[in-house]
Amino acid sequence: MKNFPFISMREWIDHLSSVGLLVENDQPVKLRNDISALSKQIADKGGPAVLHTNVEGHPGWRLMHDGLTTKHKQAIALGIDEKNFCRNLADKLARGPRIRPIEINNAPCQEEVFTGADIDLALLPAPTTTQFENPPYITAGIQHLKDPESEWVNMAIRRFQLKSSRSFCGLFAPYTHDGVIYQRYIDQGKSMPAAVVIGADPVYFMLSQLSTVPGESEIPLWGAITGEPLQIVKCLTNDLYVPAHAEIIIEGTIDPTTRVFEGPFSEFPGYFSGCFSLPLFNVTAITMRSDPIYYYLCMGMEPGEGHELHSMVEAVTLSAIQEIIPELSDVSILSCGGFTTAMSVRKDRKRPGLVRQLAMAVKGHHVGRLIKNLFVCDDDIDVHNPAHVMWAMGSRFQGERDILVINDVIGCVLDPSIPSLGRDSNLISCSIFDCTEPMAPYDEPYKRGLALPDMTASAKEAYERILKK
Ligand SMILES: Cc1cc2nc3c(=O)[nH]c(=O)nc-3n(C[C@H](O)[C@H](O)[C@H](O)COP(=O)(O)O)c2cc1C
Ligand SMILES: [Mn+2]
Repeated sequence: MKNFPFISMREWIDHLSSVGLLVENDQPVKLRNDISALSKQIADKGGPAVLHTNVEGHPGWRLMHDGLTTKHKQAIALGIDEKNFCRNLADKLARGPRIRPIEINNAPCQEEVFTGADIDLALLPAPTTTQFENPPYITAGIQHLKDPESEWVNMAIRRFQLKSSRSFCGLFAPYTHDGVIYQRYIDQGKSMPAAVVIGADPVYFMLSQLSTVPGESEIPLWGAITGEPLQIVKCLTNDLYVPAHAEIIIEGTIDPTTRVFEGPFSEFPGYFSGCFSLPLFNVTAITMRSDPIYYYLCMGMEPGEGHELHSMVEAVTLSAIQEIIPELSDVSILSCGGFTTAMSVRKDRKRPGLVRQLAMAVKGHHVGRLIKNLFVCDDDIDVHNPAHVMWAMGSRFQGERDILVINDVIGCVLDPSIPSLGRDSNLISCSIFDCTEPMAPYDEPYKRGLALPDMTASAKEAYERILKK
């Protein structure tokens, strides 16, 4: 059986099943409550991927979730070593070959075609996440848009609330790439072609969380990670291209002026949003496999699968900021999709002013926009381990000396700690906690170094014998 890359979700499912990381559930499940509650428990406990084969009201459908909830499962999906995950992924993204996708005929994602009066979004088994969600959302739909002025194609997951049998609405704020592209169609007074992909292969899924620079498409990075060209196919009712081996494609147009009310959604900071007024997606075709598998992603209060996908953001932040601050060693999102983030810098390259320079580089770059609380540690700290970060704060940090606050920087409209309307909406203060050791000449205790037992050869042998059993 194939280990990597998986060109489709079903190839990936077969692999997960063969290594004991996927559980098939043939007992009935309801779309309202059952699936989200189960997914939340799986994220809390680091459990397996689940494939439901008996979804209420949707005979013949299968529904998958939690394929990417742990670092272990992501390492399998991306074909990278789990140790130093962030650095390995950053390295692949920065140095892997950019390979152009190839177009194929008879794409599996177009085995079934629904157009005109046959379009009915109710055929999709879209679970609700919370009790207030009505109608439900598509949470794992990857939107594709093309810039009207260049070859730039952006793709990213947006949540979509179903509005009718042939329409839904999506949130893409002006600072997102989809927002930038949509504004160009608004300026030209033109309707925007769009496509939403559900159930892609796992590398494609993860790429949907990558924030490249505006103008750079995410899709060629599929090749950087897999070493192979992605197979694509043209949509039937517009000129967008989608992954040929995906499960479901929704094609449509978004007109420049129509807005509809949306909400409340269980947002990534763990609170409900209020109500947004959002562009409407009018469906022109649904294409799918003849035996499609739907994918559901759980958002809301962390942990959840949607949050775990942020390891892509960690990697892209590491490579982008390293170009400005080469001493940056690692990046870890600790909570709220990046609101609280920890970074480490190379202890052997410490220089005066480094932490402040890093903080300003992070907040000056688009990849650092969401960061509100930044913990900076030395690289003897594993920033992916919150206990280590807290230890660095406890042992190396002095509030008077080590807090830097940058006021009135752009934040996120979904941050529940700032007003969402009126003056100061969307503005945050960013706090930087310098948890690095002071530089020499330093106080006496630091000279003795860390109080750690020595892992001698015989100690290692005892450890292997006693604890690794
Ligand atoms: C489950 C889930 C739902 C998401 N929903 C939205 C959304 O509704 N709007 C949005 O702007 N970003 C959403 N995101 C985050 C974007 O997919 C992510 O920030 C992406 O990298 C943005 O791409 P861009 O830089 O090309 O704009 C969601 C992410 C996940 C995992
Ligand atoms: Mn983008």
